[in-house]
Amino acid sequence: MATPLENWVEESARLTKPDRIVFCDGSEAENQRIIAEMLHNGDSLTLNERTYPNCYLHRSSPNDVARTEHLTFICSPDKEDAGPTNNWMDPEGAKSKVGALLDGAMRGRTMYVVPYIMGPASSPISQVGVEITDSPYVVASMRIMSRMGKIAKDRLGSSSDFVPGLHSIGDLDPLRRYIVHFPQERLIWSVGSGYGGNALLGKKCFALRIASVMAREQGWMAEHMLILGLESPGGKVTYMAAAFPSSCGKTNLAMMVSALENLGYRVWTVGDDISWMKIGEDGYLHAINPEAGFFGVAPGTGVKTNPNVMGAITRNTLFTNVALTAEREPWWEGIDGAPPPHIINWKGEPWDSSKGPAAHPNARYTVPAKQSPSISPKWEAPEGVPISAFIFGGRRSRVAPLVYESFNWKHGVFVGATMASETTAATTGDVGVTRRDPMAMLPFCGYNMADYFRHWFEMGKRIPHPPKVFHVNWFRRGADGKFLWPGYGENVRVLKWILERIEGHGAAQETRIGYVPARNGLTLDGLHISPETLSNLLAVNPEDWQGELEDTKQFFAKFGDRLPQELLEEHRRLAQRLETAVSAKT
Ligand code: OXD
Ligand code: MN
Repeated sequence: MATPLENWVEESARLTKPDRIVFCDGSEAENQRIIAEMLHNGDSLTLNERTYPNCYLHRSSPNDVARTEHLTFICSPDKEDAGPTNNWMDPEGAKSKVGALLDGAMRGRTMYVVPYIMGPASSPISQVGVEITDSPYVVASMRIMSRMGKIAKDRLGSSSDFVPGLHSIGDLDPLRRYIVHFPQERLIWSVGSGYGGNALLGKKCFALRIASVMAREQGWMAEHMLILGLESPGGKVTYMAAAFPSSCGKTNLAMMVSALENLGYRVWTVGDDISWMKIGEDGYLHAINPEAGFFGVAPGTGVKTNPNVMGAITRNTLFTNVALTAEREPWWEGIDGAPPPHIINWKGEPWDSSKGPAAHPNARYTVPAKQSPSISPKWEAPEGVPISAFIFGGRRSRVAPLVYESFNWKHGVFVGATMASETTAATTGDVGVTRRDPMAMLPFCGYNMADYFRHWFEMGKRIPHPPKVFHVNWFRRGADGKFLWPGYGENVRVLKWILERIEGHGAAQETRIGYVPARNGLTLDGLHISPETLSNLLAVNPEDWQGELEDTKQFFAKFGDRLPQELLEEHRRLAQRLETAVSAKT
């Protein structure tokens, strides 16, 4: 009898009508054939074999360079279950509309069947997915980003317990581009885009949108969070998970070279983007990184900002939409040193700096996680790592202090639910506009976010040792428009304070919004930062927060009666605290 996987492959082949079908085993020999196919297609080329062995540059279609949230849909039977922050299509309508685009889409092409595991192969928290795609670039990327091929096929056996994802690049016309999710069936369809977040279906589509639905049903958490371990003197490692919106420095924080290494503080990387967490027998939330690679933003990455990744990406790495030097090496804005002569831009043309950047602002590297010198010895632990802190954060030029700690879990959920950030090039649309992005999940929650907030409150009741909740902002600017905080490796100073708060001895000062470090709470030795800058970094300005209150009220109103009362209570509490602050001043 045919297995559920074979049935689905046959059904997909009947729809998309490929010339041939290849079942991927993940072997090196197969990878070489896939790379040869990519090179043959003309959109990829080999980089300098001496300095970048086994590295390739892929150029996407210029209209297909970022996630397209306006073309991404949650297709739950009831529109209310998708909620006000998701685009919705009814499942039948989506099947017929997107089905028409998939009909015959693989004619003349090869259909690759890619079984993969999200998470370490032996972890009970991991899950199997299968992606069908007509893009060799997607196959090569999935091989880096997941445990792909035979290992996944073996874990699946003849079971129906996998998330199917059907992907075709179609004709790459944005007018015929859709990324649709059927949470009830746990099914993903994506057509018309070859870009990572739209096309590597294990990542955002499965590990966040579909997994968030599964997690709520089954009592666990699927979050847009990096996972890091902070080693303190004596060798103890404390794990933290942090949610920042796309392109706000998750990868850099997770892979940081600590500025306090001489004091014995070191950062270990478990994951840079996604965290799946279940309550462990010890009563802590245990996290695994479902991914096997990093799909990071290249521009702005250099030896100063992320030396670990710069060491990792010199081999076995796929670059997308970066520029190319005459030496056939990858190049982008923010890589160290002045631009060498004769750069070819991301579109494959000689670069004219007066006509825009050489690399696309959302250019990426795709690199095996194990290549990072900072990779944690526990990164593939089947039981995951115990999480002691959640850190929310975003890009805020004003308002949010460098760091603050919430009063308790409920307040922490409010802090996450009211998160906001200035938008970046990781998604199509305006850049630099402040938008509410609760828990950095706005584009990734597969169901109504009001129910998602409720799930957080419910989890808080069930976790015997819940993580403490913090908020950070590396991006606050002074009156002169300059960043107040140096960021990158210096951020370990903030992690150290967070660790001390977890351990119960960090010096803190209570403010209206939570606890900030006391005057001498942060270890600032060796950093030239004036007392005035420090107080600007930590300032809680009641007038600014009044604006936040108004804005969050409007955001919450979108959810109507479905919004958990707890959030409205927290909102009222903050309003009262600010009220006393403002009247105390007048
Ligand atoms: C990503 C994103 O690629 O969040 O991780 O856009
Ligand atoms: Mn992300």
